[in-house]
Formats: sequence, structure tokens, C-alpha cells
Amino acid sequence: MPTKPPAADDDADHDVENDPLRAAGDGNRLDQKLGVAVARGVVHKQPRRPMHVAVVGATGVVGRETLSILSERRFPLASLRALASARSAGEELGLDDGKSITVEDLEQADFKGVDVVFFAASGGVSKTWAPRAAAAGAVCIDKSSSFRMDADVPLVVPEVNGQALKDFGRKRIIATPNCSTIQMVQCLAPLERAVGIERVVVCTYQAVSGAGRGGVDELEGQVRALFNFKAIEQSTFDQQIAFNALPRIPARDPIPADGTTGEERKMIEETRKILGRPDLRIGATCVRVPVFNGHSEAIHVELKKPLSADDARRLFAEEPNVLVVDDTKAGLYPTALDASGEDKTLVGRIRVDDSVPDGRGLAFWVVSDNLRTGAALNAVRIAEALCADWL
Ligand code: 2RA
Repeated sequence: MPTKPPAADDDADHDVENDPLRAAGDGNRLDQKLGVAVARGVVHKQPRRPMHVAVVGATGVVGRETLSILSERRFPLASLRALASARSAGEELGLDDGKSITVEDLEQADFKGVDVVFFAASGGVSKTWAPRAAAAGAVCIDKSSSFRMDADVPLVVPEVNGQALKDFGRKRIIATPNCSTIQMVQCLAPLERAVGIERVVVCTYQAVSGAGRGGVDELEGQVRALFNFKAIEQSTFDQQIAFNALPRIPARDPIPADGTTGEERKMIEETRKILGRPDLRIGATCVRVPVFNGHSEAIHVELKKPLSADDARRLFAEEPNVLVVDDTKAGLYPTALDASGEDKTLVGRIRVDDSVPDGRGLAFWVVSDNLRTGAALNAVRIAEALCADWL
């Protein structure tokens, strides 16, 4: 049954559960495809002491994923609290270690003594509660889009611009970017460092899980209906998503007068902020496709200096959270299904783009788990870096 669509400004509202999403991407597929085991849960920065941690929106999918990733990565905890709306208060949440935790009512919350609060609820909840938690002395890591473009709030992908964390004290709020931005900057950053970037053109192929539970249900329902010669139901997306592609994200927001959608605007502005390149020329077209989970992106880059495909492969391979899956002869390239359930962003189809003169053009294909890398995992990586270097 389709449920309510997510609020347009609310990137944390991935209200989806494991069903059709992860069924195909269970973490084994990539190992089989590559013929070697791919490590998950690799921690690059360890907090210096056990931390007092709280998760707001703990009963939602990003909140649960945050709890699960904290456990999987053995984040050192002095205490752990789960907060949600009054409706969920008192609920027992099972943790990966077999213990459980009682959900507290956010409205009654006192954040005194908490070191780090993950906000994985709506943008509205973050706007109200992050400043309160910060005033009580906590550092807030926010998945919503509420604070991303605030000049006093670092917008962080740790392996790309971890140095921005030094400014965390301005508001004691750190924002984690939109999922489609994270996987793109993970691949742009090594190119920018090595040869510099003049211009980026990106087209995305975004999974329905990015639109929340409603998006997943709508794709599933429409496919079933069409195979049974029945009328389709439609509420999350503005047009049929089954067997179709919709270049409008978010689907229900009016397209602004300049023609650039909200998702495209986020990719442009967030990338400039993260790379510290307010001048960077970026063109984006964001498209919703009938894929359950895992966003794909075709990226074309005009570089400042020439770069061969092999050198680009080497640069990508040196990135801690990027895995090159690219063997032209063997026909090997990564897909959204391969990325689903993985910690790494996968890059392939790496080639020189001859439409740019002097060997300065590069094209590649990037896939990532938009719910994992694109949400909870980046937030936990931020916490690891913050607690290793600053708290
Ligand atoms: C989407 N990137 O895929 C958005 C969710 N934050 O709709």
C-alpha cells in the first residue's frame, strides 16, 4: 500500500524496510562478481574514548541503520540512547548484539551529558531539536537538508573534506550531504586534488528507495498491477514509475522557474561547498528510475590537465571508500544491485571523453547504496572522524 510521500526537504525520511530493496543486494553479489571478498565495516578513524551517543529518529530506517552500523563498526559507546516521537516511546528496539534499548520520547529529552546526537528524523525535527541538543553541549550530525548550506555548518564527507570538521564548534551541528552528492564527490575529490576540475556534467539514475517507503511500494504495486492487466495506483511519483524514467526529483515539488529541480540544485550547491569550489561549473539532470535501491550516476568531467583512464583508475583505487570495478575486456562494470548493501562506492566504465580537447575529458559510472553510504554510514564516518580528532 502506498504511504505518504516524504516531505520535499526531508532527506532522512527513507522510510523503507529491508524487503525488495536489499533482497537483491545482500552484500554477497559483489564478492561473487569480483571473485574476491570485499571487506565491509572497515574503520579508518577510531574515537579516542567511549562516547555518549543518542539517535533521534531511532525507529525509522535511517535511525535503525545508524544503530546497526554503530554496532557493526564497534563504535566505542559509553552510553546509547534512542529517541523518537511519543508514538514510539517505550518501544524496545533490538540491537545487533542481542541487547535491546527502550525508545525515549523526544519531547521529554534532555541532552545534557550526550557527546554526539545523530539526527535521522525529518528536517522539521532537526530544525527544532538540533539547536537544543547543541545548546546542551552535544554535537549534532544531521542527515536532513535543513542546515547543509548554512555557512556555519560543515557539510562533510570525511575522506573528502574531513578538515571542515574543525568548524564544528560554530553551531555544534554537522550536516551530511544528499545521497547523490556523496557518491559523486567521493570520485570528484581525487581528480580535483590531482589535476583540478573545470566542469562537471552528471546524469543520475536514482532508485525509488530515495523517495521513501512510498516510492518502493509504488514501484512494486505498479509492476504487479501491470502484469495482471490492472489499473496502476500512483501517489508518490507524478507519473508512472514502472517501466519508465522520470526526470523530476522530488516528484511533487514544483519545478522552479529556472528549470533546475531541487535534487539537481542540491547536487550543484553541495558539491561546490564540499570541494571548496564555489566557482565550479556543474550541470546535472536527476532521473528517477524503476530500480529499488542504489543510485547510479554517469559523470563527465572536464579537467584542468590531461589524465589517462589508467591514471584515473589508479586515483580512484587509492580512495578509501571507493572500489574500482572496471575491466573492459571482461565486460566488468558495477551496477546498483552490486552496490546495494556495500560500504564502498563502486566506479567503472572509466574512459577518456574525447569531446573535451587535449585529453582533459574523463567519463565514468558511479553506483552506491543510497540508504547506506548515502545516509547512515556517512553520518557514522563523520562521528568516527570527529571523535578521533576533535572530541
Ligand atoms: C532521492 N536523493 O533519491 C533523494 C533522497 N535524499 O530522492
